[in-house]
Amino acid sequence: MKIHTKISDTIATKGAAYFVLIDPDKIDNDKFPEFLAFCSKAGVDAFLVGGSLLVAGDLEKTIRQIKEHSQIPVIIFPGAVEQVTAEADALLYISLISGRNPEHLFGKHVLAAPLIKRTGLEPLSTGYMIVESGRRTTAEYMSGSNPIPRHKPEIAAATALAAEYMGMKYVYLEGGSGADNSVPDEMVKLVADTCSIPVIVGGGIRSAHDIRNKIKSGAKIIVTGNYLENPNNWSLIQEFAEAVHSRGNIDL
Ligand code: 1GP
Repeated sequence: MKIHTKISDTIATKGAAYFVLIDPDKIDNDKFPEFLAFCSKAGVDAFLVGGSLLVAGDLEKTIRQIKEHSQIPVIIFPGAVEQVTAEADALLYISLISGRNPEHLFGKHVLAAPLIKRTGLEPLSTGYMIVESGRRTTAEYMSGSNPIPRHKPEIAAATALAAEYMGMKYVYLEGGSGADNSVPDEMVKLVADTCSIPVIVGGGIRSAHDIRNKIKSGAKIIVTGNYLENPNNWSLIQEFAEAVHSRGNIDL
């Protein structure tokens, strides 16, 4: 089954989907299988693998390890054209629509398109918006773009609607990995109320409470990464997954 169909089915049956971001640079090889076991048991719906700045990590090796130890689909979250590999199931084909840098809006996509076709990866076209979250994030710096101001949800909503009208399948509200503050709930709500494509929310999410608020605001996919790099937090994966799949119901 196509990954887009799988995600749509998950949203239809569980209310929302939970993605865990894995940065190949941050993996402890000895403990990785244990981490994957926590994710499988919790019902994580997909892994995002990649990063804005891959220094030493081996993307292909990481995906092979995931495939060896779990059945969870793997979606590349590319920080560069080099991060296109047939080992994965799909790829977030992200256009940085909050910025005006032509390379990140369309340029890299032209370079990547023939590679994606050759690998047979399923491209998931995604309008990617970086949202101001406190300190400057790697995503902001690496893309050389200004984030959408936190107190301007109407800019995010208009941008998301434009992405939908352009035919994109998802919009991603990104606070940046390890952000001080996650994307404001008011912004998630206005974007979700304005457009009809699924809203992905990630960056700086560290609690089930925050996840429930995002789900209640209309988020359809939640991404957490940084917080789960510490093994002490792995026991929370289950709680996070339940919060994503709770349909915002605090009693669940
Ligand atoms: C970053 O949205 C993802 O691209 C996840 O962010 O690492 O802060 O959870 P965190």
